[in-house]
Amino acid sequence: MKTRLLAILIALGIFGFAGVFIWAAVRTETAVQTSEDQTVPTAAVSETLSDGRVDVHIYALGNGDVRLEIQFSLDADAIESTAVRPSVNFAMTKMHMDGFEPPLELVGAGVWRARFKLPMAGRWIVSVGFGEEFAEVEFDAQ
Ligand SMILES: [Cu+2]
Repeated sequence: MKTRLLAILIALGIFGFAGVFIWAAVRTETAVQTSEDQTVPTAAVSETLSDGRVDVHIYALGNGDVRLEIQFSLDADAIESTAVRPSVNFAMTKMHMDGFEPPLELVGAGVWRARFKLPMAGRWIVSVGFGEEFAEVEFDAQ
């Protein structure tokens, strides 16, 4: 009886141990990978800059359509009172072709959005720059 209880405890321990790794893998996956659901970003990145933090969300909507959302949260002790407009560039990771700068729409304090069509499907990298600093993230556009 005692050995059986021990076996169950060991099994539970192994299960829990494996579960943590599976959970970590799934968690990482959802943070960077493609999703059909338009409410879940295809890719996202957060970067701490000297004046605040930038959050970038990319939604690959299929057929080359992309929605980009940028949120800049200014630090409370930042010297400047308004966030400067970011410079955004899309480039293909494996091709030497011209970069693409989508038109940004200011939708709130420090919040910008763009909705546009990329000229090609494939692996893209988006760079969101504030002055000298920037955040970068890669994603797959279908
Ligand atoms: Cu290309």
